Amino acid sequence: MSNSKTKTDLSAAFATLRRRFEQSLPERLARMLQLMESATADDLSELIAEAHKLAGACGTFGHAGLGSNARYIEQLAKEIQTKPADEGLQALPGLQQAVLEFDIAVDRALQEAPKAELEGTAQLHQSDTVWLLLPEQKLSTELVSQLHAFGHKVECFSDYDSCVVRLQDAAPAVLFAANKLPDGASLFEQTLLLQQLKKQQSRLLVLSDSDDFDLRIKASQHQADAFFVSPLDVPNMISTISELLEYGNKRAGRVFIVDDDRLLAQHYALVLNAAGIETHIVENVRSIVNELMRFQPDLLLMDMYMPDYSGAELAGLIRQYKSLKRLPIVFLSSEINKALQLSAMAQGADDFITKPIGDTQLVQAVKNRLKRSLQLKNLIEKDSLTALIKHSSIKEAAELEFVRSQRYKKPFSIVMLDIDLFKAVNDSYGHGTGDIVITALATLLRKRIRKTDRAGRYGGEEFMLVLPECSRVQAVELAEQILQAFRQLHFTAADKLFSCTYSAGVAASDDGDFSNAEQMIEAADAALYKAKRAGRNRVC
Ligand code: GH3
Ligand code: MG
Repeated sequence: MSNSKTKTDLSAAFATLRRRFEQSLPERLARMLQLMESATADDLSELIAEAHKLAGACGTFGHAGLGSNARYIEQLAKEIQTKPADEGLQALPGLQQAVLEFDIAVDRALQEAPKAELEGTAQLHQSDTVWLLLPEQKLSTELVSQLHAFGHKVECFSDYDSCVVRLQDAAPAVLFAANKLPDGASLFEQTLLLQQLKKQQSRLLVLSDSDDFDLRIKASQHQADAFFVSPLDVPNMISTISELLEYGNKRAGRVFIVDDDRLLAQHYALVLNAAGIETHIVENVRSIVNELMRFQPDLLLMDMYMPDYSGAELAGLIRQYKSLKRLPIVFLSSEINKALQLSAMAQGADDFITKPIGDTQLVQAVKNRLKRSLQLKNLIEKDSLTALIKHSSIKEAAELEFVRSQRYKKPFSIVMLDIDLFKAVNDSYGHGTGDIVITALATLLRKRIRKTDRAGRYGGEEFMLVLPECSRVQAVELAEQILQAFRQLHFTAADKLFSCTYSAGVAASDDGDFSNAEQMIEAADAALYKAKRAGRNRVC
């Protein structure tokens, strides 16, 4: 889908939501007026809830003025609620008047020609090229060959000016730049270059000649994603780049939305989708845990007040599940009372965003939190050399899949693979070269598996794949295809060219009488050793 088509589709979708919201207003106002006639304690509570919802929603759908009306009614009604009965009765006419004025304001707003407004949401940068701007030719050459091996496109520059010129008609996903060049020029004096990068949303990685506080502050001021000190830790730099590119291109993140106002939830979803963020709106609050497990979000965005359960109660319930303990929960609510915000967060929520919020601010607020949450998740779950998930996380993934496959009666497979005669690679070419081989296989695995599959580093040069809805035959085929590709990778070390192979063992859930994931892993391991004994370089 082209960009302009996406934009048109989105504008239409926004306009539809906004129309539906506006169409719902007269009826909602009629109900509020009706509540004011009898004005029992229950009526007052319903009025407060409705005014609260409208206070948040009106602004989102382009009616900020109406939002203020609603907020005023909410506050007034809350005051009356806390007063002794006779005093409350005296204050009722003021509230009635406010609701009437709100009704008139709604009429007026609906008569005005609707402004089609889709706030510009920043587009993620599509380029996947890495630019290198380094003082040393030797380091550039080494990085180019490695980045190529991992399938990244690379361009090299030897001075800041040529980089600025190139920025006029292209932009990198990532610029890896030295803070000092041999001619004495310094990165943080290149205002134009830094401005252009920011405008293009390119990421900046800095290579510094010294570990210096002031330089680190400067890098931070320019929102650099990483700060490396010479001599460069190459594998670390490569995995940082792979991670950044993966985040930028594929995974802007997944957001799960809980809001009883369906239209508002759909509006948020559209706004976030336009910024490349995947969303899921809760279908049934009572099955929220299942929906969360299925969608696997990186962030939960939740309303604070809903008719049956409060956001705080749901947050508390979610935290009862071990696998959901780490999920960041952010309240998106029109509650402006700080004390109430804080007490709601005591149940396990992490943060608070106040409604109404503009589309651009919502995207920014969500992106900031997503970025941080993905960084932390990576740190906890991922192996630093390969950026694959670690031993404990891949085992958890296998256990989760075992339970899921039993529930939905769908087969899944586990593959264990181990690089052949890897000790000899280390012994002949050094540990650094060994690391490159490990990283290359990791990248290959990541690239060849489906989005729902998981790949983990099980041990030093041992890997595990968890493949949902995958039969033994399909798993063997996949492991053989990847082996074929791995054999064809050529590595250079000490001017020698060499390649590697692996052995793999497969276990499928419908193949044996397994009662847990642990037994499947053991079976895959046994198959792996059968492959080793049968001469390596094969899948069993
Ligand atoms: P086989 O075909 O039977 O698997 O032989 P192998 O040589 O691969 O197996 P062995 O278990 O004897 O040796 C594995 C070696 O992998 C030993 C260990 O030093 C090395 N290794 C483990 N983790 C890493 C790592 O992170 N980096 C590097 N470079 N080497 C590692
Ligand atoms: Mg081995």
